[in-house]
Amino acid sequence: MRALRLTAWGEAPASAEVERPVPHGTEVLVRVEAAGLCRSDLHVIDGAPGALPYRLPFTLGHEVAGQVTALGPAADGVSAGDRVVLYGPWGCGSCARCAAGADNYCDRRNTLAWHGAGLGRDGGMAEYVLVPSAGQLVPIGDLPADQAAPLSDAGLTSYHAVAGLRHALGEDTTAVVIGVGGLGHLAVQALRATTASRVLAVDVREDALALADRSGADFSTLMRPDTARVLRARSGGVGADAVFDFVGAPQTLELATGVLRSGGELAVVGSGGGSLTVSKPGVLPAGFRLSLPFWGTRHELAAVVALARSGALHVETERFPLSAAAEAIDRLRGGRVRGRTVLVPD
Ligand code: FEH
Ligand code: ZN
Ligand code: ZN
Repeated sequence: MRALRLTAWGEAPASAEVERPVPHGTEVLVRVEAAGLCRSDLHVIDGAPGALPYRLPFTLGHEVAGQVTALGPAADGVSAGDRVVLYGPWGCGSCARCAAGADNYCDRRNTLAWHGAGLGRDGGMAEYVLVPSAGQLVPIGDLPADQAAPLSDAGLTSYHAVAGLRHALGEDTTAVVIGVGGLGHLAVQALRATTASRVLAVDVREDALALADRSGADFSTLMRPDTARVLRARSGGVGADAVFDFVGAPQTLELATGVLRSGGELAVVGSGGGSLTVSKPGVLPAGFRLSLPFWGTRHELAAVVALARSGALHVETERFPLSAAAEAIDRLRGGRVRGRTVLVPD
């Protein structure tokens, strides 16, 4: 089968012909219908030798949807023909967090040579992908694959970030979303679907603001020197109860802390190289709380799929054939994609 393989650190992945896996024990084989491309894939591809614990070579692709085609003799919970999305974080499988379906916060995460499918283990930028058990699969019914695949990372990561701050987002509150790309536009939708807050969106590109508006933002604006003032005015003058920074750059962290209400909460999701100095006395608002949410839980993925199937979540995607992965990677690297990039085996 064709697969996009990472074979050397710092070198571009290449398409290769590899054996189609055969499921054993509890394993399940999925025929891939779509695989999302994520900024984390760029971090993996660009990783210096030794920077990541992964053993080469492996197939990329940690945002995958498809159809069950074969099961190991001890596999249960799914049947051949079921359409599914992969729960991407694969932990140790035996700690308290993994047992609770929170592999994203596996207690042994720092001892593993992988983080999941396409992250040290063979992933779904291929014709088929093998998962350890049916526990890593969530049914998607008739949801189109290019809608379902991005839910497993962009959708789940955004939903998990919102879920962590939902307690602060009741009536007459304000949520600010910084960065309206593959994750940010789904965060806007998750906020509209699961909280009572007004949603304000910020980006540096006009087309991203249009995406924010289509996703249900109450207000969207380009990032400018006075954006904190503009957003505070839109929050009734008190500032944002919650800010979601999907960029995580120095400039966006500065905006985030400048727009936060006293007692406000900041979730930093993007890995844009920014940092915060937390000190007392200091410039951060009183009662400031910070979280660094990572991916999400298996149960949250089922909730995200249910929201998508209800019509509350719609992923804006740009599709590429798997054979054009290099072009898709180049477009993502250059910020020339709208919404989420999805590769489809051809
Ligand atoms: C996955 C593995 C490591 C770092 C970041 C990620 C994210 O793409 C998961 O949402
Ligand atoms: Zn990712
Ligand atoms: Zn674990």
